[in-house]
Amino acid sequence: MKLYMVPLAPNPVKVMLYMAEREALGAGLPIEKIIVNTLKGKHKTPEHLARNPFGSLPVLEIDEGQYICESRAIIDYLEDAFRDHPLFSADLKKRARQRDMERICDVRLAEYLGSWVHAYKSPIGLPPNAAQARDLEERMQPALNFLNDVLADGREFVCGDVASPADCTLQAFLNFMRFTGKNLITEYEHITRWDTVYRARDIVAPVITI
Ligand SMILES: N[C@@H](CCC(=O)N[C@@H](CS)C(=O)NCC(=O)O)C(=O)O
Repeated sequence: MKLYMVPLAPNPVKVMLYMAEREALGAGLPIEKIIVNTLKGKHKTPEHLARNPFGSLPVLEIDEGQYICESRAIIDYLEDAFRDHPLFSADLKKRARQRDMERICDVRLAEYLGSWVHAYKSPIGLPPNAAQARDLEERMQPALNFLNDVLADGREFVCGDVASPADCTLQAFLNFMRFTGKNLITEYEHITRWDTVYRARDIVAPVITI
């Protein structure tokens, strides 16, 4: 199995954090990581477009010529394909909560935050767009308020006392934000505490780059 990825890009980092969390629990994930250099446009070459017609990363090759192109679908596949030490809970209600929180982090925060990075200070050199950046900052407020309230009880992870894919999604995008040099979470003390504690873990440092 091969994971086509690029360091720093948040969707690949999300999957790599997920893999690091699984491996820390004791799961064996025999997956070769292959960097596709997006700065050199390698994700738009015929070779990569044959893997993923949208030319994005990450991509998981699960069999020769068979690919999964969506980060969350990759995580779900890895949960199903390697059953030992899963990251989602075996408990139905806890698992539902973990899935819900991961979607909230992704759809209500990460989508806006990813676009914000490109509008504010794009790592691939897109022109800054201050009006768009401000609009996206507004759109992120409900999710940031919500997550700050959830984390206010001092929990170590988004869904309680164990890591789940929600942590991977949230950290991948906050890590991407740091590339810009602007910190959008300074006023959110509980997200900031979660972020500091999560990033300090030994298994996280090798994955995140900033
Ligand atoms: N919905 C996709 C989004 C993938 C995505 O947009 N990846 C970015 C990197 S984080 C990318 O490859 N961007 C380059 C492009 O789409 O041209 C997922 O969750 O995997």
